[in-house]
Amino acid sequence: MKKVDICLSPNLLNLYKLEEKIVVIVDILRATSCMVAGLASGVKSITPVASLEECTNLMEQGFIGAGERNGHRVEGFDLGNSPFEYMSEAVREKKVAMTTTNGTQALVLSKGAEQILIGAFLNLSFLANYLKKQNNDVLIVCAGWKGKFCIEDTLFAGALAKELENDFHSEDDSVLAAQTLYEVAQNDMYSYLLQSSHYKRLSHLEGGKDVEFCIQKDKFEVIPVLKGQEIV
Ligand code: 3SL
Repeated sequence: MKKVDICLSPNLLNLYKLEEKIVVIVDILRATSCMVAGLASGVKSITPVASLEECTNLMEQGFIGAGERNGHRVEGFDLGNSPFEYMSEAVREKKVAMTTTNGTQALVLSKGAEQILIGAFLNLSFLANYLKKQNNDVLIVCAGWKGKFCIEDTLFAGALAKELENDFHSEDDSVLAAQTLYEVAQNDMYSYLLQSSHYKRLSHLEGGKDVEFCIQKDKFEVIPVLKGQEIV
């Protein structure tokens, strides 16, 4: 039987083998939610890079530049990290270069996997159905916050592991822990997240609009995938 594991922080990635695995990158607030929303809404491609400098270089080649650090848009970049920016007419059919505090870092660190997919609550069921049909083991990589554990990414990892439980086995306690956390929070994730460190960090965003958006399930039927340097 296929196996599903959850890596609770990119700092733990050295404990897992990437070869032959399908890796699902998760940064619910907000990088992977932006990627799913953007590609579902007509963005042509998203090139994830680790540094602001790499992103600026791509902007000089004509890319739209998205630069986020510590929850804020970096001065000089076209976009920050709100899913609503990624759904605007201004980015339709455009190539975006993106760097964020955690999400794009986790993605860059996961290169070496058989396939890298982008997960969010926004594409949860569609992604789960795809994974069930593949022959590979799955590693869900939570982007976390600067190497630390994050509730929202773990909730998603638990939700996805739950969807996969009839087709995959797991050995890691991280899977059991994430599933248990999701069971506790699933009926009112918004209230649960009010206590989380990242919700507080994002409190400059009016009314939790981005957070409410990012925890909607199954809004889009897309599975962004890394092809070469681009997510399409
Ligand atoms: O770290 C990231 O990748 C971001 O998603 C963080 S934030 O939601 O923009 O604060």
